[in-house]
Amino acid sequence: MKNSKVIKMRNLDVSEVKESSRRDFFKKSILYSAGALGAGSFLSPTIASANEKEIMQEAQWSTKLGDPINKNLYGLPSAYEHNNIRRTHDLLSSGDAYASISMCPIHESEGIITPNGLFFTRNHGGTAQVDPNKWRLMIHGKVKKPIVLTLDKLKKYPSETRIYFIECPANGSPEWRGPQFNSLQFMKGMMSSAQWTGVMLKTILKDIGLEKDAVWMLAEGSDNASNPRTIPVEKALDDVMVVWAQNGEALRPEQGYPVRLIVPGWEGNLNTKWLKRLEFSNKPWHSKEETSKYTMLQESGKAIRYFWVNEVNSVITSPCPEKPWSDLKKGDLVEIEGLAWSGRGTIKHVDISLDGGDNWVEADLKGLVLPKSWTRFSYIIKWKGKPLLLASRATDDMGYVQPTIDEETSKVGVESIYHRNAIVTWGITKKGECNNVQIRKHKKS
Ligand SMILES: Nc1nc2c(c(=O)[nH]1)N[C@H]1C(S)=C(S)[C@@H](COP(=O)(O)O)O[C@H]1N2
Ligand SMILES: [Mo]
Repeated sequence: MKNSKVIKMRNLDVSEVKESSRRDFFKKSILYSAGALGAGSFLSPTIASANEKEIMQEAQWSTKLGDPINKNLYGLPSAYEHNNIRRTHDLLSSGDAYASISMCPIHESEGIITPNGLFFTRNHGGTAQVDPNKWRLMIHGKVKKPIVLTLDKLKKYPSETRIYFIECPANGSPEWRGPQFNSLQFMKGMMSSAQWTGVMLKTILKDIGLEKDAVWMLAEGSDNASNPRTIPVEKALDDVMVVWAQNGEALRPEQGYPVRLIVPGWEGNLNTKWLKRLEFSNKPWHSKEETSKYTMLQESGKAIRYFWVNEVNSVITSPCPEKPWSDLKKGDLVEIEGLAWSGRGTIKHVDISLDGGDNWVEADLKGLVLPKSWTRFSYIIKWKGKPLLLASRATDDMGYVQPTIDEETSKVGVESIYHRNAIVTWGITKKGECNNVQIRKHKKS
């Protein structure tokens, strides 16, 4: 993309980072000296000691039959999991429950997939309830053979299944001027991740033929808000998907049932739900939508015209304000866990700091490491009963590194509400409580 040079400037120079991580290696041996983990347990001895009598007693649920097999023909989570829900907040809605947002409980999230009932939801005109038999998708404009597809026809194309996150570019928006929410869910929950099944848009376009001079695609939904968005043809022909399934079942109404667009790694708003129409054009749409969206105002007063990608980002999910460390004794081992993601590619590595960014050590990436997907990282420390300033810093395979808050605001100021990817710092007290703090100055190591 033409602007890649300008965009790249928002982040650290890669050579600088490689240098510092080499130096970190030696610091690492001082701070977390080799074998420092040594003996130690993830469970304090008092907690781990067995109470045979209690465990051998008959539990209340073992004294009678359980529920009949046909009680929940569509399963529900355990009633004890009632706190694991999406949450909404007046500060984050556009004024009502129809143009609004519900945040994903990412503090409860395990692995790299969000269960369908917990996927964050951003609507501009309510959740449309679409009859799949009446649903149609029109593909027209600069194509050789304009078509109208039914759901059955769409599903005749060979399907693809891929894991991608969706992130609203306003994720973290209230944090620009200072910490706002002492909550991971409200801070970073405008994103979720799923395994999507559908057809690659390029497969359909190959079938119906795209005119040579087609350069833009307009995607429109059939909901009350319609969410018209324009996308360059290069992206449409790259990895954009037209999907009908999410984590092995039909899309949920909130996620655009029966069909939505997936635009991997790019701003959430481009992922048009309840998809109705794709129109190709040889020139940009000079509508309000096209000119007012996707711009990034910089401190200089100049805006970057097109800024679609969700840049490399990460956050520690355990501990977090909702999940502080409890029952820790000095010498206990404890796992720091989190999520990293980049709309440009694959997470290459994640560094962890225990001291607000003075020193960094490399975390482990665990499980699947996929492009434009959530990636889990983990780092184990020995609890010393001393306050910490915990931070994570991700790097992707395109060489982009998360900026510090100062680096980010020096480029784009604090008036922005979009594309925040600055390093997040949790303040851990000596009791293990976790608070959202913002470290303004990360010293260079
Ligand atoms: N038709 C339609 N598509 C839409 C929207 C909408 O209001 N209507 N909201 C957009 C926005 S702003 C975002 S961030 C994503 C959110 O997707 P989700 O609700 O599945 O999380 O959907 C996008 N697609
Ligand atoms: Mo959004």
